[in-house]
Amino acid sequence: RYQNYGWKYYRGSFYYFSTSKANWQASRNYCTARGADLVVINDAFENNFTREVKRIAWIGLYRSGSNWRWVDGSYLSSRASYWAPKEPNNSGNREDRGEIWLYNNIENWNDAPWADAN
Ligand code: 2F8
Ligand code: CA
Repeated sequence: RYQNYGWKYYRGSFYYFSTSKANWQASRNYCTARGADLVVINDAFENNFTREVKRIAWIGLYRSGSNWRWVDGSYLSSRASYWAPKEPNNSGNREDRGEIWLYNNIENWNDAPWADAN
């Protein structure tokens, strides 16, 4: 159904590209049940690699109040970020999770509601 799915190896880590749609928390549970977690994106190379999913997909970013954090506990403010232009915009005042959005070459993240099935 999708062009890219399954486990892929890249620069020392394995990444799972899923074909199913689920909300952010269910997606994270799917990962942790397999000893993994939603992806934490460290740099532009890794960010570009995630684009191979070629569709909207959850990443391990969540908003806690006004702070964006990765699932490893780190604060995005101290890390590289690749939001699409004008994102995160908290559209409808209900967007609190990060997704790969494929807006353009590198700046490709959007904030979206956690309950969306991505
Ligand atoms: O135009 C940007 C805007 O597009 C959508 O809202 C209209 C997205 N909504 C969802 O993904 C649910 C917004 O997050 C995005 O900012
Ligand atoms: Ca948004």
